[in-house]
Amino acid sequence: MLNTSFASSRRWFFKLAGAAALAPSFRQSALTRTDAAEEPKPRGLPPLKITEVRVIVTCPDRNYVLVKILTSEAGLYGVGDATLNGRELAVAEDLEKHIAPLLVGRDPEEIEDTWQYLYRGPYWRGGPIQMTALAGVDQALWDIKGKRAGMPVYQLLGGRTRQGALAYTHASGRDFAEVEDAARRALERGFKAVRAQVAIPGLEGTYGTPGRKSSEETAGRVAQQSGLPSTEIFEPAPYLRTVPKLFEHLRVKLGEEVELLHDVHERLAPIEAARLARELEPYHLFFLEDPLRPEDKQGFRLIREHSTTPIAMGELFDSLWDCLPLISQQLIDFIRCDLDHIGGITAARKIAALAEFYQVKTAWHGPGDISPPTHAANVHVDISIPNFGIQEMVFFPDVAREVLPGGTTFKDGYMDVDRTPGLGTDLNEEAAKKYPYRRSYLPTARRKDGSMQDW
Ligand code: GCO
Ligand code: MG
Repeated sequence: MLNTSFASSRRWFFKLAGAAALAPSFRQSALTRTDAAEEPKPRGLPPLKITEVRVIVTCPDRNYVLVKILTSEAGLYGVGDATLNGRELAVAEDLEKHIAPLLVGRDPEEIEDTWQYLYRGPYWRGGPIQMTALAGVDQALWDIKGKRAGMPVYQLLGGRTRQGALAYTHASGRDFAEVEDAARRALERGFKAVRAQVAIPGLEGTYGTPGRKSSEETAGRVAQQSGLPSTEIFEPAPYLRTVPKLFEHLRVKLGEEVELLHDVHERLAPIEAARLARELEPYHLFFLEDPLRPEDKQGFRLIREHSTTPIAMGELFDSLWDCLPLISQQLIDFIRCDLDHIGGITAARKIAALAEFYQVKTAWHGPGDISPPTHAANVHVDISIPNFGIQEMVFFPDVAREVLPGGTTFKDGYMDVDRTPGLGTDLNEEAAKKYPYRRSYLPTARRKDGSMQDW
């Protein structure tokens, strides 16, 4: 029903455009587009339609929102990740109530046109909720296209450019010795790159460091268990005093070879970030991650003017246009958007191509609060572009793998995907039902005087 009206209105538009007294070249392309829509598929593939869009919210350890797009070909479907940590239900509602009715009846092969339609169609475009929903749809459509072609998605993106994607993991601790131990364990596991975070003396809870109860608890999980956001305390002065000493310790104990990274988590003012980047120079970081708030593109210039520490930015970006000034003015060295929040593979390949021109490499966001289809999407892009930098990764618990089997592999410090057609991940809907959504929030942060601070 929806399809018929969408297709016929589109045909109507092209006929109208063709009839108008327009320049010959435009009239030509408008007419060609109508004809193309009616042409049979190449190699005898029958036309394909989206028949159903299912939105599944599940909590196998963490809350995940999944989009399953079914097609008119028996057994052919795609699965995408549309998880937005702390606002999961808003995305699920957007998908179910607003987006699914627009998709049913469309041709799932038209990925770019669907992307443009969902991005520009609503007039009130963008924002993390809509872009996450769009990313879920986009991933599912690439999954379908790969399955239909009998190829892994990286083949559709141009084929392999490398044997695997250099990965980094997290090492954290309550003091330098604990961080060092965690880093050593990572190295024993094969990692060549480690992101190090340490608790800051005098501050209660610090992003990326163990909770107070046990060294196994992460801040995110503490928040998830309580059902309401926790509040951490942050002060830049002790943080800025501690972090360079941590990296001095790690270089002395671990040597020069291991790649070290650190996540500022958008908590500093530009002049503070500039100081940190400069003081970290002797320890040769692979990069300093997300030093400033996503709004503050201008501030990156200040960091650049004071330091040669490589800078990465982007996990909070939800628009391709966020990336543009930082890349085109060479204010960063790594663009690290989240393929689940920036609009999926279709967005990522454009960002990567733009970055290639400016010698900026990719480092897509890869935390545990986005689900295996996004991690798989990351790696399909990583191994098919020329300017890949590094890939953040986590090991999913068994319960998450039961719901979302397949996905990425890890060996000797590198991630990969196998030759399974599509993204190579799947969704076990029966298993998902066993783990219902649990309300959860990310932690918040305040300064010691009680004023609000970026977490
Ligand atoms: C990272 C990120 C995460 C975020 C998390 C929020 O570098 O992996 O900073 O740890 O905090 O994705 O939902
Ligand atoms: Mg980060």
